[in-house]
Amino acid sequence: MKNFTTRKKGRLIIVAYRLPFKIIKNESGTSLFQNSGGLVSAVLSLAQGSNNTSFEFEDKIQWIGYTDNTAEELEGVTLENDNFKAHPVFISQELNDNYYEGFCNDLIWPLFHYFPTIAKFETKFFEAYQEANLLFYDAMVDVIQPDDVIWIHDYQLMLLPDLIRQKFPKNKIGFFFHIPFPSFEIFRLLPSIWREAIIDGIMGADVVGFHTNDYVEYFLKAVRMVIGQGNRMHYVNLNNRLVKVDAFPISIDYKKFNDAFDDPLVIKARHDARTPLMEKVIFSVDRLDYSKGLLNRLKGYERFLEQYEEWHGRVSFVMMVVPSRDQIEQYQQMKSEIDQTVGRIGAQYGKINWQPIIYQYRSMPFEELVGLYTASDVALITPVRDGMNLVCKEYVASRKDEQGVLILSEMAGAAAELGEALIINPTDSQDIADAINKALEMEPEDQRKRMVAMQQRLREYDVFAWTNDFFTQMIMIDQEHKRLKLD
Ligand code: GDG
Repeated sequence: MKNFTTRKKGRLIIVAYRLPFKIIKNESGTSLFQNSGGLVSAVLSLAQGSNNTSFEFEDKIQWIGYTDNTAEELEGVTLENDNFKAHPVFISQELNDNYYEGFCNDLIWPLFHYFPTIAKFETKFFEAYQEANLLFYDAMVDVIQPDDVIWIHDYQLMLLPDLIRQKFPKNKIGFFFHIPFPSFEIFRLLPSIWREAIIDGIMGADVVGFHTNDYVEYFLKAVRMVIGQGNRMHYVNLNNRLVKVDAFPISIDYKKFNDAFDDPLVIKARHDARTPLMEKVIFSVDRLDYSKGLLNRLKGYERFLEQYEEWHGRVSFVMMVVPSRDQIEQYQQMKSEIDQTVGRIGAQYGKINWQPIIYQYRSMPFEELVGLYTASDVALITPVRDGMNLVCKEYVASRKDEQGVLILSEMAGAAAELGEALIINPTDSQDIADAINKALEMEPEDQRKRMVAMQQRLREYDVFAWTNDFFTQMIMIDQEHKRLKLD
């Protein structure tokens, strides 16, 4: 039974680049299609009874986010469903090109994933970033009430916490970063005015969260180097205001993936995924992105085929790539390299009755995804850099049969939690090749032991525990300061 002595009341305001639903307007009216993404269901769990915190929600969750509908299109439309009330942010195409495509995706994404040579440092991008963060702020000014708790997400909104802090000094503000925070040698490549703005912006929050302790350390070093503030026990003291910086490894809806194993549609998809000719199946799924290490993976598989001939004709690698940003030249070029490499491997090793790779460029429904997770003997996840990587956690959670081997890159945030996986270095093709062979040869009992250990961890710390954990930190921060005698 929950027994909270100081039960606080208020509303939760989520700020993320996108709204939690798509708004479709036609002659018959307006429909809202709620996204099924992890963040949406995670924050919903807070408001819908699985809230384990000392907080009472007074209203629906308020959500501030960008919409590609125009203000005219949405005039008079009620943007709320049973769960959320949306407050749209309108950003013109030109501004969004420089803000979202430019600063966010052509600079911060590559730089923070350790691809500095393709990062574009353009003044107009930074100006657009400031302008767009102000648009999010403007959309919030009339929404925020004294007891609201504000939770801001990700690299598109790094300036926002401080903008809100200036105007609403008493509200609790949290900021969570979903991508890696890089080491200072990478971060310092940003012009000094930009990096100061980013650190000042993020430090407007009361609680700043990252996926791993490494990212926390890198961020704290950036704080020290850029604004000269050290920390004590992960607390930074800023003009008599304390900011907590800590690791909160995001997770998944464990039960949903585990239960899906017995869903008739998943059973059918699992059955359809394998032909009788396939003795062993290796699987991967990612968005098309250079951070996901798709070419490294193919090179590792090629090395495996070259060196472990005994597996020819017996193993198939099902590689699903989900279309993403393929209007951009760099992504098109990457895709054509992937196409060529798949073609080369097929041409060199394939036989009339055996395809070493089954490669598809499309997205798929949830049931097919879990069908593939549960049909495969090995999941091959090789990002060259990844904030967390949820695919590997989903693979583990969906294996109710306690079978299957996870091969995981040490560059994924998830590697810090999934030590029972076969951990590889994605730039080392030999390492990947040997791990594939080891995974294919692994005894069922060894598979089970590793799987069970990883499952236990993910079951205990699922996405709902993650949300509760972060949210509790936000609302309890004052008591925490007193307890630690920090203020
Ligand atoms: C960012 C960070 C961090 C993919 N294809 C299909 C499909 N998916 C789902 C997966 C998974 C999600 O998309 C991808 O999540 P990741 O974590 O792997 O990657 P990012 O999109 O890059 O996410 C990342 C994450 O934020 C959370 O903080 O882990 O590091 O880069 O859930 O299942 N789902 C369906 N069909 C598909 O074709 N149904």
